[in-house]
Amino acid sequence: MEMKGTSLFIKALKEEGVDTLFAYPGGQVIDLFDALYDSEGIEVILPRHEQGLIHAADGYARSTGKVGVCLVTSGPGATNLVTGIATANYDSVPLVCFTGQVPTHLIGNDAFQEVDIVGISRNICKHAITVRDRKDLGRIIKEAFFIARSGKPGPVVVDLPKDIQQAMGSDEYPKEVSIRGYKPNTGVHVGQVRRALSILSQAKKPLFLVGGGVNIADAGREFTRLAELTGMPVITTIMGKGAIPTNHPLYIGNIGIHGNYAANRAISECDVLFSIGTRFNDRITGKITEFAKLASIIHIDIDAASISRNIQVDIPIVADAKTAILKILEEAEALPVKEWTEEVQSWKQEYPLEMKKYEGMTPEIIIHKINEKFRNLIVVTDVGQNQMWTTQYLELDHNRKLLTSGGLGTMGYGLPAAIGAQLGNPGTPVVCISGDGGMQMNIQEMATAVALELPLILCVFNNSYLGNVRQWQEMFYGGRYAYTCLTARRSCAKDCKNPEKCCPKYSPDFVKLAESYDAAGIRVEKTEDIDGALEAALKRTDAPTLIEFIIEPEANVYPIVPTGKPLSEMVMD
Ligand SMILES: Cc1ncc(C[n+]2csc(CCOP(=O)(O)OP(=O)(O)O)c2C)c(N)n1
Repeated sequence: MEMKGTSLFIKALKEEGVDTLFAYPGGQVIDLFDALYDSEGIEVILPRHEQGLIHAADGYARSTGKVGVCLVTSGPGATNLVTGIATANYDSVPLVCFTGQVPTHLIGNDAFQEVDIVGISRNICKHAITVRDRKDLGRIIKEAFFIARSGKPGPVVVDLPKDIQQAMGSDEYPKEVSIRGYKPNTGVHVGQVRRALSILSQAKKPLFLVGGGVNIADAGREFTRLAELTGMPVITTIMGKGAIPTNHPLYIGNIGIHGNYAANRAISECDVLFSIGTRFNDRITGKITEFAKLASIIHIDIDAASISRNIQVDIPIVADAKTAILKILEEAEALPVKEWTEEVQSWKQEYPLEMKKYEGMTPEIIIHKINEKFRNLIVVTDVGQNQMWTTQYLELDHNRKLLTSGGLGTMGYGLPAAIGAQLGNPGTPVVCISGDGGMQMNIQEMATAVALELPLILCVFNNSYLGNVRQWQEMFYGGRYAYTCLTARRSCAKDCKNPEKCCPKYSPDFVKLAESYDAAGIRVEKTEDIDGALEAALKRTDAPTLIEFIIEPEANVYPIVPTGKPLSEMVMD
C-alpha cells in the first residue's frame, strides 16, 4: 500500500517504541506536525527554544536509556540544535534529530530558511544524512535509530525535505538493517581478557578507573561485584561516578583537575591501571606524560578509536563494558592487595574533601542536605563550580543518578535536561543544581516545566559571578575579574570586588522570576533554612520550585590542578 511520507514517519516512530517526541514547529515541518495531531501514543513536548528541546531529549535519553527524539524546522530551528548535538555526542547519548528541510528542488539555492544542517553537524554527531528520495525514507529512519543506540551511542541527524514528507510511497518500514562499513562490536576477545588478568595477578598496586562507559552500559552492579571480588580500589571520572556506590569502602573518589587528593595520588602511584569506558580526556589526565606513569594500562572501550588516542595503552580490549565485565567475572580472582587498598583509603581519611575555608551556608552543606533528604533521585547539573561541587559531594548508588554535560561542558544544560529526566521518570524526584549564569541560559524552559506540571526542584547556587571563570581569574590572572560579575552595572568600578555595595543584590531576582512563570520561588540565605526549603519543594507535586541559595560570592572549588601540571600537583586550598 502507499502512504504519505508523514504517515510513514509516524509509523516509524511507533515501531521504534518512541513515546515522547521533543518538537518545535515551523514551515518545513508543518506537515509532520499535522500528522502528529491525529496520532495517538506519542506525547509531543513543546519546549520554548530548540536548544532547550534537544537538552530535554538528552536528559530523557540519559535517564531512561532510550533514544531521545527531536523534531525541528529547517534553518534557525536546525541551527539551534547544534550545541545540543555536540553535547550529546561528547557524552555518547543516543538521539535521533529530525530537521525539516526546504523541498529538494530548492536545496542549494539559498532558499528561505535553508541551511546545510548535515554539513554543519557532520563533525559533531555520529551520522547525518538528508533524505533525497521518498523510497529511502523508511530505511534511513531505521538506520538512524540503529546507529544512535548501537555500539558507542550518539546523536544522528536526519534531514527531511518538505516534498519527501508530502510524497506518496511505500508504507513499508524495515524490520532490520544492515549497514555496510558499520558493524558495532558485540563480543569480547577472550585472549586479551586473559592477558589483562595475568598482568593484574602480578600487580602490587592495581587500580580501577571507571568512566561513563560503565554507566552507559548499565554495568554498575556487575562492576561493583568485580571490584569486591578483586579487592582493588576504585576511582572514577565524573561521568563514571555512581558506577560503584560512593559510600562503598573501595571507592576513593573522582580523578582529574577537580579530583580528590587520594584519587589523584593513587593514579600517580599505581602499577596497573585497569580502565573501563573512559577516553582519557585532558580534564582527567593533567600533564599527559606524567599520567599513571608507573603503570601498565589495560583499557576496555566500545570505541576502538578511543584506545591509545590520548594515552598509550598496553592491553586494549574493544568491547561493551557490561559484556567485558561479565567475561572477566568468570575468571577473575581475589588479589593480595589489602595493604595497598588500605594505604589509598588512608590518604582519603588524611585529606578529605571539604570546603573548610568558608563559614555559614556552603554548597557542600546544601549537597549534604540533598544526600540526606532523598533515597531515590536524579540530579542534573549545569556547568561551572556548581557542577564540580556536585560531582565532589553528591552521594550516588544504584538508586541515585547524576546527569551532567561532561565532555562539552555546556552551560544551560541543567534545566532543560532536568525536564527530560522528569518526563522519563515520573515517580522519581529530579533535582537540578545550577549556577546563576547557567540557569539564565535556558531560563525560558521554566515555562515548559510549568506547562508540563513537573515537580522539579531547581537549586540555583547564586554567587553573582560566572564562578568557575572568576576562580581562574583569581588564581591565575592576578584577581582581574574581567567580565565575570553578573550584577555589574556599566557605572561600576572596574576593579570592584564587593558586589552588593553599589549594585542590586539580586540580578535577576530568581524568586520573582520563578513566580512570574507560575512556579514557586524560595530564597535561602542561612543553613538552618535549607531543610524547610527542600521539604516545601518536595511537597509540591505538580509544579516546579526554584530555590535560590545565596552563597559566598568568592567560594572556590578545591582541589584544583592548574593547566599543564601533573595530577600530583594539586592546589589544596
Ligand atoms: C555555553 C557556555 N558558555 C561559556 C562557558 C564557559 N564557562 C564555563 S563555567 C562558566 C561560569 C558558570 O557560571 P555560573 O553558571 O554562574 O556557575 P558557577 O560556576 O558560578 O557555579 C563559564 C562562563 C560554557 N561552559 N558554556
